[in-house]
Amino acid sequence: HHERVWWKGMDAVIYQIYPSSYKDSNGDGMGDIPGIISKLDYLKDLGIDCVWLNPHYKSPQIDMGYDISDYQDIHEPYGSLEDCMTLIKGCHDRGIKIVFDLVVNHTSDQHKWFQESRSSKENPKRDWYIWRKPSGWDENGKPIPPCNWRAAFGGSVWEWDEPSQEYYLHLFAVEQPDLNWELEEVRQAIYKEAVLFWLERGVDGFRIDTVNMYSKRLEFESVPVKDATTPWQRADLLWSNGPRLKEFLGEMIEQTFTKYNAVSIGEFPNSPDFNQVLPFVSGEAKLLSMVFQFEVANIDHGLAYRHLAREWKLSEMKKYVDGYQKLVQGTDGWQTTYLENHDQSRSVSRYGSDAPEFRVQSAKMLAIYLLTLTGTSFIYMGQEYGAINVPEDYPIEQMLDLETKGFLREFHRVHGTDNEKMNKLAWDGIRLNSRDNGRYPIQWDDSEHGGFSTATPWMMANPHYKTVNVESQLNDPKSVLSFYKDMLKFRKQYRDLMVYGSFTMLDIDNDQTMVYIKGSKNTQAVIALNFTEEKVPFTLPSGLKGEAKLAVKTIPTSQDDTLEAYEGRVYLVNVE
Ligand code: TEU
Repeated sequence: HHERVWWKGMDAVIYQIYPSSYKDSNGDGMGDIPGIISKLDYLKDLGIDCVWLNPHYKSPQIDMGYDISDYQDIHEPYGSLEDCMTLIKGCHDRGIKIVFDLVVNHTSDQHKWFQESRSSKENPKRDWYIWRKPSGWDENGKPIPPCNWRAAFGGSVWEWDEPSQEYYLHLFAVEQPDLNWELEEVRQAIYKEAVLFWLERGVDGFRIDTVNMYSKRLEFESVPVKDATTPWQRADLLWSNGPRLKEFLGEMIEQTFTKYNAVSIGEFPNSPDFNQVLPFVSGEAKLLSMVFQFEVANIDHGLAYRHLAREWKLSEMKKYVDGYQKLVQGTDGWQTTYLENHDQSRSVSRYGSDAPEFRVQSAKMLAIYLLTLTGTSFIYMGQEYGAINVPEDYPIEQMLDLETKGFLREFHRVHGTDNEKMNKLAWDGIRLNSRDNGRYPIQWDDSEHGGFSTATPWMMANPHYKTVNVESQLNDPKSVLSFYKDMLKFRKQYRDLMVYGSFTMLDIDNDQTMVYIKGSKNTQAVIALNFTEEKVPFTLPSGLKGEAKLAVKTIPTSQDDTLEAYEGRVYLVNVE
């Protein structure tokens, strides 16, 4: 049974906004909070229920705000605390909820806590972060780090601090030291400064960054060498889901979220097995409202680097989707569906096709996928008009993400800088999978910079804005944007089926189409999606409980017995 809380029982669809690239209101080339406020009517009209705002806090912006130097202040170019309060009110006045990003696995190295911690071994905040002695010294008298883990953005997870002759841990960038959750004092400071501060100000909950990394395996054991080109090895499984995770989460949720009926959306990588996830999202556990799993999102990511993509098959994706949907079948758990966020490139370019002749139908087909699965669906800004990855002639220097730069640096170290063939491989990989593809400015109209800003944007617009933009799609009933609006209404109209229904994947080994049945007490739906550029024969599954009638189709001219390239359909069945 599903308890009625605002995100369950109210069928919320959540829309994610990356503040730097949404809308610039003051002509400095950087998106800002007043810019977001100016688009709230657009969002209301789109039909979403809740906004998730990526980090807008004070930050040196080494990792686009995921390196926070003050939890209670706003990154200046985004606006003021007052703007922030206006945004919260603006959402609430329109019946829209708003959640912020909670980034408390690590802080910026500029946070006052870390400044104190690194100032000396005797400082009372020394143990607020994770400091370790070297595991030994090499023949040149250089320190050897405690283990061989590779940080998410390259290099060792251990950064040497010369004055105190110790290392500190950073799973992400050097400038993102990991907090020491083992200390009660640290946890209390986090709850007070980062969580309660905002809940008291009316925020409806948080998307919780890297929530399953709070508890560390303190042995810091080295992992076997898989990539011999570097001493630093991926250890994501070892740094996720540590021994005290449940305890820490339970405490945080009880002392903060629960008091405000706030939603907790955990980013939960490295946990493919639903038996591992259910204990965190079941209603009874009272831990997280829902989590993001990663297998679909990372399906074509290379093992060493996401940019060196690997082949994937639709059957693989279907197995993951089937597994995810198990979390909400006969359990009191909850699930999310997403195809994009600020850490992923554009779904049309990855799971569909961004070729001009297929772009629109791919986007619509993926919209059906996103909005017919059980649980809470997430739309990333731009997805609603069918945004795609950057084109081949987009300047590589405009790819600003530190992860992209780290990959290129490492790639050049191994292959040199002027191997044409290798450089093309790297660029193709970056264009396909780098996070920058989700971070360029939103395309509002066909004016310069896509109407995002009157100034040169912090990151170059996708020249694609000239043909694809919100304005041109708003009054076109056949546009991707209109389709999203229709599907959002459809999802609400058939909430028992779409948001809560049972799920059965058919023909799971078929690599061309994804076909599934949703069920509720009185109805069934058949969802048929073609993930290829080919026409594929189609027949309705047998054994339906009544006559199936076409309710949604993305290609009006298609024949019943054939799915056109990237076509999507929804049939509704009246149970007799
Ligand atoms: O991401 C953490 C995470 O586990 C990944 O999605 C990560 O970004 C990816 O593996 C890199 O390839 C979160 C944020 O969503 C991301 O933007 C931040 O960079 C990261 O935490 C550090 O705060």
